Amino acid sequence: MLVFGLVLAACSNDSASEGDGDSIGKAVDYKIVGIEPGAGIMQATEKALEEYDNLADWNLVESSSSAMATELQKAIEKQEPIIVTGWTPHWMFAKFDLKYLEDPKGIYGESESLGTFVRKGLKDDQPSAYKVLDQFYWEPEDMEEVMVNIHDGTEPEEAAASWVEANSDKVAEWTKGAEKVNGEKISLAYVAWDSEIASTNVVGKVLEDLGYKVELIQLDAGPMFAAVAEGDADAMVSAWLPVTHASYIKQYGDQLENLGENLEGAKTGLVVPSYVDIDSIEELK
Ligand code: PBE
Repeated sequence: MLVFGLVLAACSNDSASEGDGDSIGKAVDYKIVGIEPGAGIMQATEKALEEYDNLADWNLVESSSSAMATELQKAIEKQEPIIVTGWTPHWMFAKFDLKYLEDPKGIYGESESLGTFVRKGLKDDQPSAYKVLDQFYWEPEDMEEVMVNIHDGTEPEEAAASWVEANSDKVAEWTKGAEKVNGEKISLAYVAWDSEIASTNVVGKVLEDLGYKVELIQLDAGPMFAAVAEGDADAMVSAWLPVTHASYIKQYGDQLENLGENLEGAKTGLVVPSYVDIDSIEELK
């Protein structure tokens, strides 16, 4: 009887440790795979590691959006645990079975919206482009469609052009009342986040079809806001609010003209493959 009891105890102890933070921490070497250091999701994750109890052992590893996605794909191929900084819309939710870790402290906020900001004076200088940027609005599924196409190997400009061609009704709403121009220059600043590669290429294509000579300027997050604030770029469609880019808006908001939301229902957070046995950030401790 005594031996039987011990075996039972050992068994239940074993299975209990499988799902707890100790084993997930060990299994991923206490690493969260991050993206570019300037991303709002990196600031939010540092904050999460401070504000949730007992996460001092964890490290957020700087990387890039594409390297993060590669790490995720490799882990999934081997069915190994991994934790990444993730967001929606993103092609990875279409390609892999993933889940967000619950965030009971609300560090990543609830739903995010994406916003369009332009330099002051654009309305007078380039009224047609201003009108299109002001009227640009689409749904998460639209953005995801372009992202999936790019992920599957289509060049961003081509993926944007096919979406524009297939969605002439939506595009007509954006260009309503905008007159054609004759080779005027317009520049759009963006960061090489998969979502923003998609949106910026689509808006760029629409402006090009209107007659603009469009330049897409790839920058880090801070320099993107600074470029539009200082008039070095004309516009950006890549502001994530109210949480993700709050610090940049605090710094540059006064120098920018806010043209409002261009997409609603976005989200950021810590993301794991569905087979990972935890559901909440609290379980990382
Ligand atoms: N993202 C994608 C960005 C905004 C767009 C969520 C990675 C960020 O965290 O700043």
